[in-house]
Amino acid sequence: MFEYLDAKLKPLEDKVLNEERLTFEDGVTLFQSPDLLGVGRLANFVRERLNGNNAYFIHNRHINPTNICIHSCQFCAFGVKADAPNAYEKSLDEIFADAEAYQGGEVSEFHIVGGLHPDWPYRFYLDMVKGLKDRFPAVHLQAFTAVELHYLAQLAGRPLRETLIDLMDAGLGSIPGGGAEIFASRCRKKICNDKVTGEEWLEVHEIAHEVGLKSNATMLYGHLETIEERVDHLVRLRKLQDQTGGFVTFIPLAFHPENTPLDFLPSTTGQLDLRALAVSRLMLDNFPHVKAFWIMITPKIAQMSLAMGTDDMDGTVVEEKIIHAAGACTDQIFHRQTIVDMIREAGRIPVERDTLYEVLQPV
Ligand code: V47
Repeated sequence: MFEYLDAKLKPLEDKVLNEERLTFEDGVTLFQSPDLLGVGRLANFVRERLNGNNAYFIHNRHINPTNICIHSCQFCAFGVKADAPNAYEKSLDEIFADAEAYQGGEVSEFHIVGGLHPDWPYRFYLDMVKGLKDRFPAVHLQAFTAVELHYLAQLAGRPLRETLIDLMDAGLGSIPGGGAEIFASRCRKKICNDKVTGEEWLEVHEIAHEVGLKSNATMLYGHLETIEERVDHLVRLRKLQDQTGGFVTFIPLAFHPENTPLDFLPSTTGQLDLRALAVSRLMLDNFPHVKAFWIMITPKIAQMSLAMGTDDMDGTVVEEKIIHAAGACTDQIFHRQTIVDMIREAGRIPVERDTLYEVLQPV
């Protein structure tokens, strides 16, 4: 029989095995428990119940059209003002050329997020999506965080619902999970005071789900948030998912302090990274997938997390700017075979998927 080092975990095991929902207080217990392996074991029950032995990955490419941003989030080292020496803005032709440069690798997804550019008109975004879809009809476009979409609706001068439908008509396939940070207003005011509120982020995803778009969700942890605020974030996502069922994957994002106004904070530890993934898996019982974004937490931690709740290693990525601006020292490209080997070594079955988890070619 398995002995938990922390006696508080045994009642949670009973709940997990009976598929009973964990409470807010349970979430706090999981974050506070000294028994990381025990927490990971519980998360593994849920992971295997939902996804068996599969570990998914995708052949994708990130495209960040501009780093110029009207906001000044305290956790961000990527966004700059237009007069910064490292400011960049790609023309549509440059964006298409970037996409073209990698299409030889048969990517199935372009993941497109960027700053909120003060001058680009709404038309530019529509032309970007349409131009990419015309050129790469088989590639899924996962583009624009809820923060960007909220801004695009303002630029368009139209309700969000109509803006989303426009973008879908142009070729938008789904929405990435960025911009969620931490919903609780106490913390959000400290780290990103001038951007959409937690409630607004959730509303964008709710409307997106209503018009038929699937989306991801994230949580930025390891900065000024409390354990209670992390759990509150997870519970709010779980509630919306009960209502809409539109979320596909959850991705906890480890805060990288370098080059940000919060650079006095330490980086997250492997302990916290594994725990955030495991607790997310346990609390978000209605999310089909939990992703270990290797860029953030290193391939080594991502691989270990396959035994503690996660079922997805994200993808090949190719070029990542947001976390590398904040000091990530991981590579920017992960070759398909490396991901496959790491998954196999972890005792899981590698499965190449598309954005919405349709299985692509067998590995
Ligand atoms: O919203 C910004 C985060 C996000 C830092 O949906 C930082 O599949 C850590 O959301 N340290 C954008 N994180 C990236 C993102 C994402 C990434 C991979 C997959 C998916 C998906 C979504 O990056 C931002 C913010 O939360 N971020 N700066 C930083 N210094």
